[in-house]
Amino acid sequence: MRAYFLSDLHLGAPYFKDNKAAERRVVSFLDSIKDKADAIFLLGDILDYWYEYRYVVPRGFVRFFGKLAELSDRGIRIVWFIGNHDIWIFDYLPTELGIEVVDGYKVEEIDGHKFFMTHGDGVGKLKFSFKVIRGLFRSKICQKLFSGIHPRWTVPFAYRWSDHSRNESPLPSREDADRMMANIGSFSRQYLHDHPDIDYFLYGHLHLLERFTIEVEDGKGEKWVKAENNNGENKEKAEVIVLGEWLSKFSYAVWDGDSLEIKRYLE
Ligand SMILES: [Mn+2]
Repeated sequence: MRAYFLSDLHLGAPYFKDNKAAERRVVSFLDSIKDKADAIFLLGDILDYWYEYRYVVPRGFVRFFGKLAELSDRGIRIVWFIGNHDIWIFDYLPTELGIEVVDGYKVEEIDGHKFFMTHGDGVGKLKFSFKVIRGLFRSKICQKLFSGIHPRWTVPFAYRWSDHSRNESPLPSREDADRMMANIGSFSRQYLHDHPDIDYFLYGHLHLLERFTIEVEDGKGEKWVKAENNNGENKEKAEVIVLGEWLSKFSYAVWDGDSLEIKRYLE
């Protein structure tokens, strides 16, 4: 099977000079894979801001949604992981686009290989301030209250928030990047220790494009070669892939039935 993985498109973000162009690029990418893809995994922060009300949804993204609908109607499986920007997908997008929404992580077996996937903002040690905000954003009560405020107030507020929280630079500082990479690495090693059958860990969120190998360890630095893969061989390693973003890298991973490759979509 052929599967595509991408994250952090941040469509609609205030720091795009030309939002229509950003949307067009994604649409043209999706169009270019429509005859090849069996599945597309969107690993979060696909939209920079989205809030579904019960009877009303925000404007925009028409071409993007249309293309997703077309691919989904063709029988391509589309899985959308909730990020820290597109938290508030409820039942409209899944129903309308036929997509599967995942909040948290998912382990998926593809051609006999195990893929662990998540956006990545909830992984490992989190800064206290980030944890508080994450809790508020995800609280059902806060969502109910927020839904009661007219979108005339909430949408401009959300855009200002996004602008401020990104500090006009969509890329993390060196220090933040190092901290987040260390987080992802130690979380993956720990998870691999408890679930040695995982072959690939895929993350978004960091806006970095990284790929590295981790070994199964017992937490004390000892190698731990207990797991067997489908061929009955001992398996000692897994790969971690951080998917980059679509602000300047336009990066994605593709599984071709046999191996995983990182590519960039440059028109
Ligand atoms: Mn994110």
